[in-house]
Amino acid sequence: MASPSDTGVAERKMMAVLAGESVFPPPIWVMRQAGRYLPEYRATRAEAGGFLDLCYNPKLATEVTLQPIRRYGFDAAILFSDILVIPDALGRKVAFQEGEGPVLEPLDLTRVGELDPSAIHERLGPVYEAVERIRGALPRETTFLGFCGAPWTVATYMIAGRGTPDQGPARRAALPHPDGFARLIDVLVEASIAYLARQIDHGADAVQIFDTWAGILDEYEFERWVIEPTTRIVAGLRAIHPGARVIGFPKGTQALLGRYIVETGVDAVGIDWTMPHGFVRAHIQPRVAVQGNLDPMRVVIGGRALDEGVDRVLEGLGLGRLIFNLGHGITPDADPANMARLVERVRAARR
Ligand code: 1CP
Repeated sequence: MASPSDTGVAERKMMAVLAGESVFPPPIWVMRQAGRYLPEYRATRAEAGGFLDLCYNPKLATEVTLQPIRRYGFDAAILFSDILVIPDALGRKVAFQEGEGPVLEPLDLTRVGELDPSAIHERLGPVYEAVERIRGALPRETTFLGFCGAPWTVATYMIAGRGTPDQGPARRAALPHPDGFARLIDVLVEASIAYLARQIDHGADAVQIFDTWAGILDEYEFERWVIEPTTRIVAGLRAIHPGARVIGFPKGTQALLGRYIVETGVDAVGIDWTMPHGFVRAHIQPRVAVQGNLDPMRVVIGGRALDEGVDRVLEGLGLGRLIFNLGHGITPDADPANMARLVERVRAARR
């Protein structure tokens, strides 16, 4: 078997942080780093046709994954795909309309029995092929992240059929029908474990679980629909791949983050820009690595607003285990030159 130094794993800064080390300057990557703010992304996207055609085209998905690595030399690449390929692979109709975001056929809880999590791999074959191509093309020192959506967040889109400001449709389904909702969550847990395990089989170094809508739930619903399913995914994945490194991103959870990190067993947690650095230093960094948490608006504005934001994250969190990132995805109105300035400033930092 290849040793870590043969495979380059020993040189992957972000893997060192996931294993418990503090590294300074910290490794850096950016959520949605392959996206519409980049002209080369828009060109490849136009060539692919629809958004899902891009996700299921191994050659073009590889190309867009690599674009931000070539431009900025980030420490990690993230597979180009979307959290909604899982509903698609479960046989739900998923479409991405230009400028409107995703549109799905809304799911009635009485139909959950028709979803078969063991049948997803055929549809997802091109994604696994992309994973293999990407690992082969990346520099040795670059960490490669796979990902999936967390069951709660994916369920919100499956039930509503679209993005909503408050996930009202899913909350309206879950509160009166917890057993039916739990069956949907079970399907998504099983599909997510199988999907993430295959991504690791094909070359992903670590995985991230995106729970964009975790922060909308009260403590009790959070326990049932966020902590419990995420714990099962982490344990299920490690039963297949012992030691698999997992980053959780339960956006907007504030004080409940303490329970999330202790109970789920993740190695790192993504934090949005509303999280106070003092709280994170005291309660989160002693237990797991943190990833974040620059306000994406600072990358849109640039200049002093950007520099100040970067310095504050480095001062506030840089002494502990940190993976520098934004607190959520980069937005399409960001100037690519500001991204270059951000990377340069992080890399030039000294303690
Ligand atoms: O026109 C386009 O190119 C579509 C924009 C776009 C992109 C670039 C969508 C539609 N998805 C993606 C890629 C994507 N999505 C990645 C790629 C890797 C990266 O570079 O980071 C990832 C990790 C995601 C994950 C994703 N999709 C999430 C979780 C993270 C987050 O940003 O909150 C969610 C909620 C989605 C659903 C989705 N897909 C696309 C949109 C616009 C949305 C949000 C819809 C809404 O809530 O209204």
